[in-house]
Amino acid sequence: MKTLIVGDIHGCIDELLDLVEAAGLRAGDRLISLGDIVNKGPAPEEVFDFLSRRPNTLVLKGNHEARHLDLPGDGAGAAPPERITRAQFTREGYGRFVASAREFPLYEELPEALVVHGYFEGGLALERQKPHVLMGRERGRERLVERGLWPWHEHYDYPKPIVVGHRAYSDDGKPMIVPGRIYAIDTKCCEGGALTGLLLPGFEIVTVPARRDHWRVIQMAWGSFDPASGERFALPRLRPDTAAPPSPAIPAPPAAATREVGADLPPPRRDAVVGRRPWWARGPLGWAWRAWHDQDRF
Ligand SMILES: [Mn+2]
Repeated sequence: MKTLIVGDIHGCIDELLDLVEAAGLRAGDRLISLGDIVNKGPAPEEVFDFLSRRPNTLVLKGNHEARHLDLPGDGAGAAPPERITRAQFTREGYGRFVASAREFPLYEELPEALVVHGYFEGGLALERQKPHVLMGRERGRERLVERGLWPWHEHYDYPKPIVVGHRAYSDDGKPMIVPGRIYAIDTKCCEGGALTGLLLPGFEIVTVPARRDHWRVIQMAWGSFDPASGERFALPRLRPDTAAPPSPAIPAPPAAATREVGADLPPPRRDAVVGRRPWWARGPLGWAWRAWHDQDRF
């Protein structure tokens, strides 16, 4: 029997199914999600349904689950990721998700490795770890910084390798691996990176590319959605992007004419080159967005 540990899914159902296929996972094999199955991605209910119906499947509690559990029943005061997630779910589906997320465990200990969503506090027994440290909440990070234990993985001392998600530790889009010790496999799928899994017992990395920068597309589309409409907030599925046929080759213009032809072209569309920050996050309101974005966001 194999075990596939999968990083932060954040509603990316297509990539989750791609990864399960790429890993060659069979029904009898085990699937463990590191948590953060919702927020910032296109299809949280589909991800939740898949994980809750699949046998031999476990979901750990991440900080994004905790953010939903912190909200009052009517969702008052929710930040954009939670508001959008609530609008993506059916009412019944959201109720099932919240009830279920309350029971998600904070860690799983396998024969080969310890598995948690966020961080581990060195010098402290497993049973005495703080939930907000294990879930990777901002308070947990502050605690580790105050105790001189940041970055936490340099102080990790549990006598087994640890598998975590929650944030990308490496700039190259790849997981951060210290062989035999640290397997940090969040590679920012919902922001256009990749969904990464770790197959046990062999500690093999399996990875599939994100279909797009989902979170950026969702934030831009959200501006034209009326949350009071009673409809679910859903974007058209555009699959399969990654398998799109190559666009036909454009013949090069004759060399001598290039400059004149170019001079007649309209200037490049500005919206084709905007960065990842949505239009509504720029300008004065952008500061409010950033204030939210800078805390507890991974
Ligand atoms: Mn997280």
